[in-house]
Amino acid sequence: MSKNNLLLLFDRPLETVIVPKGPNQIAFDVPVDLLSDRYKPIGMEVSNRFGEETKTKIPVKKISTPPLGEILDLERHTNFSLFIPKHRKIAGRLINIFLGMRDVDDLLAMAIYARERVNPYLFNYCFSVALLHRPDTQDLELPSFIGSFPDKYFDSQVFARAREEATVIPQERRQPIEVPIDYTASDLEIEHRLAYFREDLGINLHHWHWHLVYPFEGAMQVVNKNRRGELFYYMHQQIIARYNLERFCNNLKRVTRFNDWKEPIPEAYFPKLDSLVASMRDVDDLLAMAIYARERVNPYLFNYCFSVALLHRPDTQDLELPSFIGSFPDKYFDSQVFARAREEATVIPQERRQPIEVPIDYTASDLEIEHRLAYFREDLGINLHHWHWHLVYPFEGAMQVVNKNRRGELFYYMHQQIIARYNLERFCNNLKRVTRFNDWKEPIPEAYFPKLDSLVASRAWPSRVEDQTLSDLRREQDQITQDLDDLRRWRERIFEAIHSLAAQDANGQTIPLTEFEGIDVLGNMIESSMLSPNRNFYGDMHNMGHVFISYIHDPDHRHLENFGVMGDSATAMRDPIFYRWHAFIDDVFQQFKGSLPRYTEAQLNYPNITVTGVNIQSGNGPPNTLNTFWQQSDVDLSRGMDFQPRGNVLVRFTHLNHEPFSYNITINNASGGTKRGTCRIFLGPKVDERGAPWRFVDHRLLFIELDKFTVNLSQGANNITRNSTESSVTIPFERTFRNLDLNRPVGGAALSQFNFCGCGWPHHMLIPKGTPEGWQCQLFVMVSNFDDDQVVQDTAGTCNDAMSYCGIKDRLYPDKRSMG
Ligand SMILES: [Cu+2]
Repeated sequence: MSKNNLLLLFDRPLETVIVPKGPNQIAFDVPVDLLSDRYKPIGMEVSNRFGEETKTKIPVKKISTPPLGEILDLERHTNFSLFIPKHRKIAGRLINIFLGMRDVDDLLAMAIYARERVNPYLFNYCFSVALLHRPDTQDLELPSFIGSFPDKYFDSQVFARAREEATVIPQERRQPIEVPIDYTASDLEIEHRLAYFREDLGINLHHWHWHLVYPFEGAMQVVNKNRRGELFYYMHQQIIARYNLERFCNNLKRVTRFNDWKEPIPEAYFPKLDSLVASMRDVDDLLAMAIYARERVNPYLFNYCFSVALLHRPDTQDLELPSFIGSFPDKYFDSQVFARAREEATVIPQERRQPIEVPIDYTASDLEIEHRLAYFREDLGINLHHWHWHLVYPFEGAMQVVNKNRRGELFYYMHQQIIARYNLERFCNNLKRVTRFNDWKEPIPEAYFPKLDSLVASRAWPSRVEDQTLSDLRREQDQITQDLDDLRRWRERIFEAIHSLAAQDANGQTIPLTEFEGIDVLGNMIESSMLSPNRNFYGDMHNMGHVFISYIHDPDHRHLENFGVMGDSATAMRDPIFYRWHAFIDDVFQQFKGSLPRYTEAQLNYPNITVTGVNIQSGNGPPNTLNTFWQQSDVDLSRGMDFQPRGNVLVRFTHLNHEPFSYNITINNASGGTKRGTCRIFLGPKVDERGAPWRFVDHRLLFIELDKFTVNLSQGANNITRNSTESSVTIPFERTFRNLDLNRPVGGAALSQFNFCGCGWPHHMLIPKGTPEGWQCQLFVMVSNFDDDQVVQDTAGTCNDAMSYCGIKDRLYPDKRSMG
């Protein structure tokens, strides 16, 4: 065997060697024992799949392999650092294994065995050191590190463009992808003057290479080179001297020592590199990822606008939109999922694919107390519901699209319920109610690291570290120049309207905030939507709050960074700060609600109608007990990606669920005739954080709606049974996640029934988590007079099964009473 074949192992670091490598399409014929467990049973199949492409096959020797032990402790999809002692130690072990192989054939077999198993960065480093230092391979010319790991040298956006060039544009028409010299920051950042030096490819390659030639761990003859310590000093001294010369050329003083380790570090750095190994983008010919370049428009913008239009045009509103998750899985799944998905979809035959498991705890650990709520905040269904709600109720657009019945009130109510539900989940996790974010000077203690990658922007979503503080925004490119003082002014003016029960419109006319319609005016004012009585005066408080928070890491765009998850309704609910911001917004609404006159008895009472008994039955269990559990479900990812070849790639994720149950309600009708009523069911916590009973004024804010339905009451006792799955709040699990291409009716009534609006609380999240020992809660059931509730309209054929939080599409809200 030519020892040059060893160099093929640097090609496509994550892909098995059974798949052909290099320009000559050389594949290795690998003894089964050397393959990883995943490929052992399917190695033959995979190599047959690529049989046609393979030009040459190189037989690999059967050897007995040493145990890799702790070398495997470093996971495959993670980064590798020579500065971490443990990484250094295992690198030393692997280098020694490679150095110890008797000849080139044994080395190849061993290297393949390791390559199929160990972290690709670690493998690359150790294999390079070994080749450089073995007498029988040191004449080999190592491929440039850039070729194996371009992700460490190029802006992540380069890869998206490279992929487009490589898959769409014929070879001879391709153009080089230009990397702008200034992509990591702008002149607002004085240290950016040196970017051309610090980000120079050659300098960084030199530094990597130096440490390859002079490793600090490994066999003695490899580490113990002549005057190694002195050279360590001198090479780095020269880097600093050169850096200082460059600084002088840029009118900057010498670099300052970092020797006070208590001081904050003023220099920020946003590398804009993506780890190809840790995330979904792969190195090779970049056939990896879905890039929806709809010609010119930003694809997210395109998707949003096109969806709003389809939902609201009379001639398309019966079309069923594909689940958003299918189009932009990157907003819902950990970026590591994509690397694995690509491997499944490109290498493994369809029938042998396995679902990719998403761990439930990938964004943080138990050291972070707020992480206890991650299962709620990062639930796919909840985030899909929120995206959909804002799609159905956009705040800007044509009048007939925005101006829906009671949209301002529904904005208040739907978000109020999110906060109530979040608080119940917090109680179930021994946490107190979420704290309002209303002091905008204070640092935000909650950090959030989304671990999502934007497939379109080819950038990681920015993170927020602990204790960051809001600042005025000066982002000319986004046309956002806004002061925190504006936010404060709007808040004052909104409170003035609330306390005087009157708003001013743009013409100076007074709009009274009445008992029933006032909340709708306020909702549009606070959000704000274009229905706001006076956007100039009352501003854009809730929306701008999202914007201020989402740009907290780069308020003046000096580092050219994009917005964080709070800037997108598809991802905002993942971040703990969403709930703190909305707790503040809700509190403003409650200030208004608190100023309204009490309900009279006549408003609430339904004379001669009495609820005489209520109980809940879950399966065959004891009465009045709800059972929750963790469940794993699979979602097909393939829709949102253009893998080659196509096929199903399942992602398996863990979510909360509950056993189906039924309410048994006894209602006595003593009116002497038949009556109709609206049965309303809510659930709240039994006691507060102190274990004390609630005052009603506080308790009412913590009731979550479970169901609402009409009942026909004949004389005497009526026994009503209602199933949890019929809830007016939720849409079924299958609807949130179903594959739209399967079992779809061809037309007519069946099709319109199949069609739906994706807005609706996900059914699997209807009931709070509870606790292992049981969590006490309180059910509230009332029956109101249908004559006072009724809205006369035709609701047939429209999506009306999740109307509590979403209304009915293009109809009046089907309950005349105030929401909540
Ligand atoms: Cu929202």
